[in-house]
Amino acid sequence: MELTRRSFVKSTAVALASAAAAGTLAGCSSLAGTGSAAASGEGVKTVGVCRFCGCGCGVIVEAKDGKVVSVTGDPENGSSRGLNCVKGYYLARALYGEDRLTVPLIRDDKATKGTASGLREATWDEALDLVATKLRDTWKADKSRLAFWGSGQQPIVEGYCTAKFWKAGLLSNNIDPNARLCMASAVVGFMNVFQTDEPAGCYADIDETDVFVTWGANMAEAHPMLYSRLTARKLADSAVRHYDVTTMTTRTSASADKVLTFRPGSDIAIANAIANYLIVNDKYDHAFVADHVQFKQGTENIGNATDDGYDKSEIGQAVDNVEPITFEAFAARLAPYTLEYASELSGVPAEDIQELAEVFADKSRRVLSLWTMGVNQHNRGTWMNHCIYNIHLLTGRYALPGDGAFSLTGQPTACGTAREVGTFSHRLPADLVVKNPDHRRYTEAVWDLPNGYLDAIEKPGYHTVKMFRELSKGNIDFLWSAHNNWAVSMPNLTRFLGKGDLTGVNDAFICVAEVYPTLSTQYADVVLPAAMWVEREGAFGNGERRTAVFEKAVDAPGEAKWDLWMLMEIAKRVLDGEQIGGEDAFDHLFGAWYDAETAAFKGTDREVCASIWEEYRTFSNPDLNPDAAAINAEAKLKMEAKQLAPYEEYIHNHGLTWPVREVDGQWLPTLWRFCDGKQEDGFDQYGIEAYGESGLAGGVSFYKSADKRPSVVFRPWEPPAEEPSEEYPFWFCTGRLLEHWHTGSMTRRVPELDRALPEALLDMNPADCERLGVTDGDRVRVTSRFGTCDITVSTAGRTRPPAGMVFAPFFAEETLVNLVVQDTYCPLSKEPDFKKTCVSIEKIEG
Ligand SMILES: Nc1nc2c(c(=O)[nH]1)N[C@H]1C(S)=C(S)[C@@H](COP(=O)(O)OP(=O)(O)OC[C@H]3O[C@@H](n4cnc5c(=O)[nH]c(N)nc54)[C@H](O)[C@@H]3O)O[C@H]1N2
Ligand SMILES: Nc1nc2c(c(=O)[nH]1)N[C@H]1C(S)=C(S)[C@@H](COP(=O)(O)OP(=O)(O)OC[C@H]3O[C@@H](n4cnc5c(=O)[nH]c(N)nc54)[C@H](O)[C@@H]3O)O[C@H]1N2
Ligand code: SF4
Ligand SMILES: [Mo]
Repeated sequence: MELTRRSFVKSTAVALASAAAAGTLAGCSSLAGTGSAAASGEGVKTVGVCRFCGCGCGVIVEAKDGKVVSVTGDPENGSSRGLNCVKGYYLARALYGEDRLTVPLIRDDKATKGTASGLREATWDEALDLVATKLRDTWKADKSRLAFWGSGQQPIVEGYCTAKFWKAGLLSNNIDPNARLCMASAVVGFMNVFQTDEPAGCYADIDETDVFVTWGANMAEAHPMLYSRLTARKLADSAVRHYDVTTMTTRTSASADKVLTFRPGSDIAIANAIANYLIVNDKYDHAFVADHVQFKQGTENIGNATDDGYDKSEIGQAVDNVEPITFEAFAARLAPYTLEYASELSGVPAEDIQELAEVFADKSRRVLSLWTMGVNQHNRGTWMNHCIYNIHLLTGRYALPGDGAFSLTGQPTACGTAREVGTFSHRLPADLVVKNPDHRRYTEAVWDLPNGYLDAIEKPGYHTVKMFRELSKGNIDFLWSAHNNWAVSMPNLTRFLGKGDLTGVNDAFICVAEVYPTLSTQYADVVLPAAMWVEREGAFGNGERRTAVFEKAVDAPGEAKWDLWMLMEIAKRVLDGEQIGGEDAFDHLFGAWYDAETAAFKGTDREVCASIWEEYRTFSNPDLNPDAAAINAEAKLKMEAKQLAPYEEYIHNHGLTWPVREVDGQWLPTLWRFCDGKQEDGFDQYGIEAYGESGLAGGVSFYKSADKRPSVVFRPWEPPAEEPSEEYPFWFCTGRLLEHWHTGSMTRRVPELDRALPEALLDMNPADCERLGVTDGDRVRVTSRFGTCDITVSTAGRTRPPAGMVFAPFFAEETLVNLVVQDTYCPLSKEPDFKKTCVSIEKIEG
């Protein structure tokens, strides 16, 4: 049996690799090129996908003389159909900042941490030996003191191998991605409501709907391609409506027919009032509720995870004991949420809430809810996700074209890597979780590990906030980060960087893989220069479940290397002399595609990616796995719903949305999960079973087994973690603006983007400015009970906060807003609330 599994994985990998070598894969795509051709100066076009936001726009990359010379929209990409935003247009320039890291760097003197100097050039061998020695020493001494911080920007196979190394190689769950700061509340929401982490709809919903409701999503700045589709839909049909439910006026409000500006954190009261209105006025969908929904309620007063000690619970457990209730009991729990009560809490006029409730009641029109960080980065983020689903499930608006609830994804592969591959401290690939013994058995089968081997990682490791809190206390000895810039993006930086005491950061050995110098590299003991974007091949999974490949177009500059190569080289050193199942541990895990002796991959980037993909794919295609029988029916059903196609299909098709199922030799993507209809038209296969071959989109079938229904969960409004006081009278909201990507490390090196938005400003309401005696251009000090930063005031910025609220973006390292932002998080998802810190503002004289 052991042999069967092993040889199975190896033989598929080899078959794919040889197909690639024979040119079959490259031949699939009219545009497919190879990096070596580009490097030799012939000029080639490759197919790619933008490395910035979760829209996942397709791009065509043109390289000449070893350099990317142009990037244009890819009309054949089904997510974007040729559209790009300004960050997409300037993708090529993001590769060519003057200070690209091209040589490994080592810090000999800890006293230089936190400064731009103190790093010296080193050879790869010296840097890798040092990192591996520190990791191995920590691992042997105390596994709880090592950590990996990953990212929703880490391409799929890289994330897969990192998870495999950390979980199977090191038997450690101390690995978590920046997606914890981003999608965690959405994920726990999906799991609680649908028992599976998967967006039901797709971007075509935007082209189909009659009414948009944005619930704390600034799509104009943060999902520009989708916002273009939203405005196009509005322009195409004057009856289409947009309600912007937001805490401040943003560019997204420009297309809104009505803006509902609510007091921060009161969104749950508004959503509950809508649900209550629908029930009290008998305007919910009786048939849908009877056929598809179950009702629940959860633990209340779950506190705020501000301090340590609280978060000893495992993910989602202990603090959230949900129990079934009747519809009547659910209605009774909702009853206090009258329009008036919600209006009182939120400041939104009762008639506006009623108008929005009527929108959901009107079954002649389709309604699409969209949300992002306003909902997820919330001290009750998981609950607010529930409250939106509650409205949609009560009105039978879920998973139908144009009629659904769409949790938008921020990063290019937060879905594809962090979620699908499972680089979280509590997860395994393909929706599996470490605490479930069946899931561990299944993973052991795919990874060819002895039975029970993964029982050592039964307990989730440190989630992101916990990881950095432990770092601040000197409890982390080794930290490796890649594809993120934690010294700018983490909340409450003051906790570990800003108190003039770097004890924890100095105690730890920190390895940062980066493409540019950042604040994080200033705290690193070793900096590993990485190949960026199309300097190697990779794949991303975007917000509509679309997996898409970006081909290698050029070589990396200097000695910069593929992150995957760094991982192999470090893993090989750390696992030296270790064994798994009687075989050399490194070879056992990675030998199929990496030759430890020659320090080289066994094939081109394409072949390696295809081969790793093929192993990963066995997780979700149980029929490919001889050991499928080892898992229980529930897990199997879950996997089938996540099926993936062979690697070359993604290149050939410019991306495919999962589940991708083989029907008569064709690999068919799914646009609408759970929606009955023909698979060839993009609807879920279950529809075919329920309605026969002629079935058209009409109803939904959530699960094959009838007892598994989505949950409508009663969640009460509870106040934000802190509220304005005399000492800290303003709400401080943070977020993004169009031109810059997160911490600005890439986009600020693009002159055009930098000129368009050169400075992070504090957007303020003119009335507040007048009261404080400040005007545009004045410098102010923003202080919370966590920390402080200085920033320039503007009343003409992109956002228009109401009186009592201020907003700033976090792209500027010289204006480190995260020194101020709280690291309080949603107790269920452990996602911090970046939107509602309370601050004081005072003018800096001079
Ligand atoms: N240009 C650009 N685009 C990006 C990114 C980038 O860095 N730059 N990053 C990407 C990533 S990773 C992400 S996660 C997304 C984020 O995308 P968004 O979430 O759309 O953007 P933010 O600026 O983080 O959040 C601003 C929104 O938060 C809402 N908000 C504030 N407080 C509350 C509240 O209490 N409740 C509710 N319901 N809403 C509230 C505001 O109404 C506002 O609409 O953007 C992605 N796109
Ligand atoms: N105040 C505030 N803070 C926030 C948020 C907020 O709304 N407000 N939002 C949070 C959210 S939602 C998110 S997603 C996070 C994002 O936070 P981070 O992910 O930490 O920020 P990025 O700037 O995206 O960092 C990615 C880094 O990867 C580097 N890089 C690019 N390509 C490669 C590569 O191929 N290999 C390697 N090794 N490195 C590469 C880039 O240079 C960049 O510095 O920020 C969070 N922080
Ligand atoms: S940043 Fe987002 S919207 Fe802009 S091109 Fe890239 S994927 Fe598309
Ligand atoms: Mo994000």
